[in-house]
Amino acid sequence: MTIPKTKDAAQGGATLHDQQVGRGTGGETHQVAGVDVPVLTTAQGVPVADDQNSLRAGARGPTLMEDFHLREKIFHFDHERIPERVVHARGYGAHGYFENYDSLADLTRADLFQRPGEKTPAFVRFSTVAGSEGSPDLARDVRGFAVKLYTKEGNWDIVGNNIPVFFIQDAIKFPDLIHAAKPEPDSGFPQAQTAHDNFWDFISLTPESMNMVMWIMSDRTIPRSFRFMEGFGVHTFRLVDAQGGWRFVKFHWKPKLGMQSVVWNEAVKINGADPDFHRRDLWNAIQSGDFPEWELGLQVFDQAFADSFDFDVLDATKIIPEELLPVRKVGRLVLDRMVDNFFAETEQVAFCTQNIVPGIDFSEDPLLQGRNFSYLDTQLKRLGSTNFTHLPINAPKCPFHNFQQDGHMAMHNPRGRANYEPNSWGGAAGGPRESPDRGFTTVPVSDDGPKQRVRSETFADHYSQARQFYRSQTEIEQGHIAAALTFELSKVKTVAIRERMVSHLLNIDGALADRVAQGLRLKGIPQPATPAMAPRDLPPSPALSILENGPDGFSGRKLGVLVTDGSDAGLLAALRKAVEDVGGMVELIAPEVGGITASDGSHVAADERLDGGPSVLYDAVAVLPSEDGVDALLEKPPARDFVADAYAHYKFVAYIAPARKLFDKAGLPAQLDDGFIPLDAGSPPTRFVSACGALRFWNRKGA
Ligand code: HDE
Repeated sequence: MTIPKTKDAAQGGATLHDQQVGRGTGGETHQVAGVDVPVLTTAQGVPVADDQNSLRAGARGPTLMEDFHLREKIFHFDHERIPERVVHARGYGAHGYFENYDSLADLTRADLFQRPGEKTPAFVRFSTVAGSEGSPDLARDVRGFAVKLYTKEGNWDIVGNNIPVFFIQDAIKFPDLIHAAKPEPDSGFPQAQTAHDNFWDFISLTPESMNMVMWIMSDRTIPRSFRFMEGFGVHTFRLVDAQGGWRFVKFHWKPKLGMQSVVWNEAVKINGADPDFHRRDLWNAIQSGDFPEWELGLQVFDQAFADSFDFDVLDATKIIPEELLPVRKVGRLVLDRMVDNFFAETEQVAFCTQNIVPGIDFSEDPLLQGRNFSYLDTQLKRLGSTNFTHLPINAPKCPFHNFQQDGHMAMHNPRGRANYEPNSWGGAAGGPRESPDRGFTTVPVSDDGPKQRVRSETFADHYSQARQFYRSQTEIEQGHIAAALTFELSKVKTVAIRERMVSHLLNIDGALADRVAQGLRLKGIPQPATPAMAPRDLPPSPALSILENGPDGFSGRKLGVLVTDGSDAGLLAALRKAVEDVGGMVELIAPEVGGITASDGSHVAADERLDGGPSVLYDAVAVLPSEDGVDALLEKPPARDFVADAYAHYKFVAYIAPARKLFDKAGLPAQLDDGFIPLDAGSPPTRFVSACGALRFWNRKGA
């Protein structure tokens, strides 16, 4: 192979990313196996002749220090890792845009909200909180929902979660909370789980966390997909208009596809079957053009409302129920493009709560105030330089000018003499100047008082909203909360901690406390914890239930179809069409991944082999073996699990007559319930697909 003369591989029509890493489409190419490919070079652009063998003294001799290619390659490899995020280490990001519905000029001067229909580029990173970067997606955990909006007046980050409240009221407790949640420091486990003594010890000693405890024990922490969960800014912020007038605001992201979660037994199995379940789901949806969407909702209120509300709007352990203050939908967020490179974008994106734009302002929420210190600091640790803002994923997409300079890896290096101001160099040579009109101004709220370490009395009610959350759930969801608490506390070895938790539950709901105490076989019911403020009964808020806010169809969901040789080709096609017509997806699972020969002799490719496509990966299943094919399934444990799990997880199951043999073998009841829908002349696939819109057949007895 002759190596032609090379020039910078980044020349030519390469993307920004290509330019960064030199994997460009430009530069010199040569023919390999009849195809033009770029010439491999060192980081210095020197063409490489041999990338298979290091430089040696003799064929079997020692490697030479002189081998600059080997040393550069291994040196770079050795430094590939950067510290993972101390929380939210495991995440997945995508690009998209925010589209504003109407002008909100009467509420805020924020540029992105001025013009109807205006699109603002966005990058979103979803994450779990406690687990390491390699932990499974379906850990029971809060999900991060961090949105970076590249507005024309700077980057605005709404660094939110999928739960609108938090564990603690004051940032000073955050390190304790996270230490308690992470693996215990002596044993180094459990990974990505709160089901251990340290976590529940801390929680049971922190009554302010009780509202959050209800949320994390609900199915909100085991979402079916990032696409089916809500997001929240959590804190109260301010909207500021052009005259300097302001109102409080809470931010909500509402998924267009409605909410949906998995059940716990399913979550445990999904983690084994596909630890990347959530990221794969987002990747597949976006790559197939099924772009997920959320609407941005605002709860806007003034000081008078804040003063009349029973809780302190600066307390991040509280919500404002939607029934009390409706959520106004003001725009939509669409994710339509995956990253080119996971590290460059998803890993290196640096969200900071203090990234704010004119027209938005902070509130005095002590948790938010603490976060504003934390995020800048953590980016320096993680990304290694104050110049992390120069990375393409973090840089504003609007013009930016200032006198910051130098530092590690500086990439935006201003020209000219002026690197300070005031200066007398005049005009453009003097560089940028501040703008009192356009610049960010802080709302001049006044708050003074003695310097003291104190928690306001208005933060003292720890149980009323926890009770409200629990009582706003459907019976099914209440059962899940009780089961989750029983599960988690069963993993706690110290009986006193279990009892302490039940003593808090008694202040939330007596029946819930009883259920958990019985589930734990506690010897007697403990005394209720002494509340700082007596809990009150608040009206239930249906907006808090997932099941009350599910989708109205199967759109965006996935059907898994178990097939064998001889499966009915016509039926398969009709079923696929019925699902795709409502915006759903279909995957075929066959005994072998090579696929099957269908009834009409056609070859049908499979998406998954039986043991790689368990039913937990699907929202509903169809079991369509042929008479001849079903017998081979009976002896296969994954086939029996496929139907037994679908049954246990309340799934809708479409079937044809031969499938009954498999149901019997898997121990399903002889009398099938209405969640099992036969596919025959009297019951076309469309009937099954419309039933699937309910997502689960919760009436199943004994599942
Ligand atoms: Fe964070 N949080 N947090 N947090 N947080 C981080 O910043 C912190 C809190 C949230 O996808 C860190 O870049 C403190 C609430 C998300 O990159 C760190 C406190 C909410 C993400 C940090 C909180 C969040 C983070 C770690 C208490 C919901 C992931 C890596 C005062 C509103 C962003 C990083 C991404 C990440 C600190 C509490 C959401 C260390 C001190 C409340 C979604 O700076």
